[in-house]
This record gives sequence, structure tokens and C-alpha cells, in this order.
Amino acid sequence: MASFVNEGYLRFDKIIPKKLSDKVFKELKKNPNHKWWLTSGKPFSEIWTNNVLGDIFRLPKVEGIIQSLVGPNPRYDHHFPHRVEPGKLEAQNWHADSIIDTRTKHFDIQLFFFPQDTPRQMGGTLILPGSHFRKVQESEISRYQNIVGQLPIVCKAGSLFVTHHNIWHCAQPNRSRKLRFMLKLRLNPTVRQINLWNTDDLNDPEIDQILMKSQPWTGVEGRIEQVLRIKLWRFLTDNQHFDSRYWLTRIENEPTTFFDNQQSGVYENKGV
Ligand SMILES: O=C(O)CCC(=O)C(=O)O
Ligand SMILES: [Fe+2]
Repeated sequence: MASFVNEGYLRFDKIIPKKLSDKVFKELKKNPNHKWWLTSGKPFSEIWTNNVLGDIFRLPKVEGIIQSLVGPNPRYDHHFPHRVEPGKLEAQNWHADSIIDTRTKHFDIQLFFFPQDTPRQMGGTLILPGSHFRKVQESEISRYQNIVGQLPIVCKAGSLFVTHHNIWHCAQPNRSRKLRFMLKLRLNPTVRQINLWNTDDLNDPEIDQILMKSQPWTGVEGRIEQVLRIKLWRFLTDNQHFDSRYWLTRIENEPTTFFDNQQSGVYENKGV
């Protein structure tokens, strides 16, 4: 979870069995029209009850991932089978999905499922780890080209990437001769996202290292990310005292009264 807070994504290679992935690929090819907006907002448990697409997200391992991030009974937001035709040499612009979003704590997840082997030649999706705290409204980042630290998703069939809804991403060109699919599903939480995962190791000192690891694209301004990660960690663990390297405690020291100042010794009363 600390890694998700820092990087904005988790990677699960080959988590879906090959047979099921093949079925999904066929289903996506057969039914290209997905009218997702007809069911937006419904409980996810009511979606794809009799469809192979539902089978992948109801595998116990995948349900566990979903529950750890957005809790039980998430709401279905939307999904889309993203296809890139063979020989499509144009990349998609950098963007974040469906973001007119002023939330600061709760987040949705997006599951990027790759039903077939996706080598670099076929594009994959390009993501920017750690970008989720830089909220962008849809495509205002579209003029960027390559960003230090960007990660092209190259994976085997059956792999799943689960991201924070605001991760920056874009489809890559498909230089292969094969049609390429990526199925994306977005889910909204219906509970407060607090301690939803296995928290047995919450006091492990490694958590601090994971949270504070810097991303190569930020420069010194990455301190903004460090502060925002601490804030998100406080929220997720319901611990308002968590801090790392004094970042938040420093700015929380706001004595408000004369008495407080005297007590803390910060200010001496000279009788003025
Ligand atoms: O096809 C992809 O890899 C990404 C597509 C996408 O993110 C979108 O169209 O919103
Ligand atoms: Fe997108």
C-alpha cells in the first residue's frame, strides 16, 4: 500500500490464467460496442454477472486487490476496451481519465487488464509513476512528449495494473501486425478508505523508505509529493500523528495564543 501511495500503481504479472485471458480477448473482439454509461453508478456486484469479463474481476486474488484499495461493494464507474490497430504509429496524448475531481483523500481505482502478450512493439500503455498527486483536468498535459521516469507497460498475457485514478498515462503506437487490446475498468469506493488491507506490518520501518523514495521527474519540488504522500498515509491508516522527516509536524506548529507561546518558550514576554 505504501508503494501504491508513492507510485500510484501496483503491478500484478500474469495474475489471470491464460485460458481466461484468451476468452476475454475473443469477447472484446466480438463485442466492440460497450455502452458503459447505461450502468454507471451501479454496485459492481451487479455488473457482468454472466460474462467472462466479470470472471476475471471476481477471481479471489483480484477481489482481494480491489477490496484492499476501495473496500467491499465498490461502485462500477465505467469500463472501456481500448484497442490500438496494428500499424497505428501515432501515440495518444498524455492525459488523466475523467478528472474533474476536487477530492483530496478518497480515490477511485482503474484496473488496466492486458489479455494478450504486450511487448514494447505493441505499445502497451505508458504511465508516469508518482504522477497521481499532480491533478490534471483531463488533457492539459497533452503537450508533453517523453518524461523522465515514464514506464511503458510491457507485460505477458493476463497481467493487471491497478492505478490511482489520476495517474498520467497514454496509449503507445502499435508497430506490430496484431490488434492490441487493453481493458480498463474504473471503480469508486463506497466506504472510507481506511485500513482496508492487511495492516499487520504497519509499523515496519521500511514503510518510511517506500513512502519517501523520490521519483526521477520531480527535482527538488518532489517535496510536494513527499508531503502529500504523508497526508494520504495518515488518512489511509487513520493516524493523524504519522510523519516522516518532520515534514508535517513542522508546519503544524502554529501556536495561537500568548499563553501557548510562553509555554513553548518560543516567545518571551517583554511586557510590551
Ligand atoms: O489504450 C491505452 O493504452 C490507453 C487508452 C486510454 O487511456 C484512454 O483512451 O483513455
Ligand atoms: Fe486514459
